[in-house]
Amino acid sequence: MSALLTLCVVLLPLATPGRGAQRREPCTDLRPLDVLAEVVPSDGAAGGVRTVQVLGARGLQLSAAPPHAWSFPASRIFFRCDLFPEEFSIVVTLKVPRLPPKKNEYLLTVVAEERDVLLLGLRYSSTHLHFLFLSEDMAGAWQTRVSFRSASLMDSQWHTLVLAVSAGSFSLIMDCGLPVDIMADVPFPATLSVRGARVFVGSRRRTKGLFTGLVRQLVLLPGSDATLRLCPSRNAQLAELSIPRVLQGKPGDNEVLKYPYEADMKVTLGSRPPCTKAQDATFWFDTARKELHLCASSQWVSVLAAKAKLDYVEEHQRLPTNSETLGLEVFGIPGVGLFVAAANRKAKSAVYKWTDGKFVSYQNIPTHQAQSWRHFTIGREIFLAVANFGPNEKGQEVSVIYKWSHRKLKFTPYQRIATHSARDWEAFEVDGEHFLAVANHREGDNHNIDSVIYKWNPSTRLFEANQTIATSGAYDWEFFTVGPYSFLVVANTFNGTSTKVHSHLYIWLVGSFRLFQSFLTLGAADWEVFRIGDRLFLAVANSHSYDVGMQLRNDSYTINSVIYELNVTAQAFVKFQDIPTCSALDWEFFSVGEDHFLVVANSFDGESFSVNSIIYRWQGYEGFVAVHSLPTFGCRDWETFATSAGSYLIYSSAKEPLSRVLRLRTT
Ligand SMILES: [Ca+2]
Ligand SMILES: [Ca+2]
Ligand SMILES: [Ca+2]
Repeated sequence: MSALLTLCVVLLPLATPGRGAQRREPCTDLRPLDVLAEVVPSDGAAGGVRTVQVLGARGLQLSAAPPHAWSFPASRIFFRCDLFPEEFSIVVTLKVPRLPPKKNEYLLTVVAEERDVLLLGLRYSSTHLHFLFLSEDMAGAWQTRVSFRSASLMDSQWHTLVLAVSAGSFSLIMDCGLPVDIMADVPFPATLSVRGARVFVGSRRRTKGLFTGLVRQLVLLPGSDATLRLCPSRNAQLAELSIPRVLQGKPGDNEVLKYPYEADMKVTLGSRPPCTKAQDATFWFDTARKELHLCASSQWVSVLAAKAKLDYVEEHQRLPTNSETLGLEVFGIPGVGLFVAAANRKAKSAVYKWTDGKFVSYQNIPTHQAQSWRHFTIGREIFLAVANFGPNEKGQEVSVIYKWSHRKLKFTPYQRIATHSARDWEAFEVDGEHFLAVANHREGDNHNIDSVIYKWNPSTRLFEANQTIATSGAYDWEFFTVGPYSFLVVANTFNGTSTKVHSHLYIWLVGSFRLFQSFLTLGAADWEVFRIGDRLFLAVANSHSYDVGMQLRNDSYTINSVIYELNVTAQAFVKFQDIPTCSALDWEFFSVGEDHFLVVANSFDGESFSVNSIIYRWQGYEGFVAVHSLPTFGCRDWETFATSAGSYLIYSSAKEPLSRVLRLRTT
């Protein structure tokens, strides 16, 4: 005890900072601070970011927006204290226009907002690059300007500049070349306060002096000289320390899925001009033939061909199936691989395994008008349940749960459950217990029957009926949680006289599901739940509008499907968006990078099964906006999956024995 006390007494003085050291804690992180990324909204699309690709690299054009759009409080990067680092470097990659004499444009400024005083700035003119900073002492404050000759900046090429500052030494390096060093009488201040200041990119807070070129990189590296990290570089004009996400990616890649993109529209007229790396992404209009060409990878390609390349998705695999496929379920088995189970209309369904980048038939399983498969796990055990719509050879209506045999590497029958024209299984867990819910569609002609929720009994190791819920032509169950609450929503299709019926959402309360909210739906075939940020949405696929005695017409199928959003205050889902669909049977939500998409399975327009299915992109305030049409035939189900090689969509057809795997083209 006393030894410990002594130790504490000895350690105590050591823990107090030595007065003589005077070493300041840095106010920022000592890593490259991507100033440009700070001003680019993470959702580039919504922020109206203007991205321009020129000479094979992308840059931002800032002059389209007012100066304040490209600024942020200095406290965002100087979060520990208010002092600008004494030693630092600034890295800029830019392409500047030729400026008239005497005109100046600002690349970066730090402005004390209240006093409207420039604390630090970087600007350039037709001949010089100027670094400005505020010096203060007892006598007052004055601005110091350090100027580098920079005529070669104006040659319409990309350049990467590193300005390294350390006390009285200012050094400028262009494209990893020889440094130009200036020793100034006035050193950079050791204590430049940025309290209440704002960082402006491409301006000095006003429209005057707005940067009109393209900027690709703007990084502050506190504490050190960035040339040590950047140079030498294979591509010195575009040497990278940190680039905002919106500007990343290989030029030429399709990135329609990512951000709005424009090529610098430079069109050469006349006979064939050269097409080398320098002309990349420029156009040539062949005046004789009236054809537009794009220079890509040192080759002129006709713009029609270039357009085809700009597809969101490309066909990756045509997957012939045993018969028409009603449902698809993609799942992985740890250590074994990736699989898709196809619910086929005729006597057998198939499980395919992803092998060498394609789905290959793996196992056939006898089914009876199978509608869908559901994969789930209980502990280490892996199951696959099929919803059989038709009766078996003995006339019994039975759906089957299969279990993966780790020994045989196949699915084997595990439990049979009596169902009534089963459409769908949903598997979920509440409070550590496992459940399966079946959507019983009809019994004979009666659509108003019970659907059943089964609970896993760990001692018998079987599912047992736990709760019945009255449904009307049930088609789909979807489970989700919100915080501690568990929800189950059913898609009711038809009550015997009309498809205009309520589909119900249930909440789990003390041991069973109770009605929470009802939605008026039109032949609802699918519910899809998804999250964007902290918002929760439910989308219903409305298949058709029909009342007994009414003639089915074309406009019975071209109806709205609806997206609802959870309003936490109202504790209810409220309508968010109507989307016109053609006998929609499925919604599938997926994300690519930071973008979110919904794809709908449009199956029938009243006349034909050849209907386009549509991909919608989340555009925030505007909701979901159609961005791509995919020709489909009797489209029934969409699923998404990803492998190390990329992201894919797969869809099945209820009208032909062919499913298709599509690859998402991303940067
Ligand atoms: Ca479902
Ligand atoms: Ca769905
Ligand atoms: Ca689906």
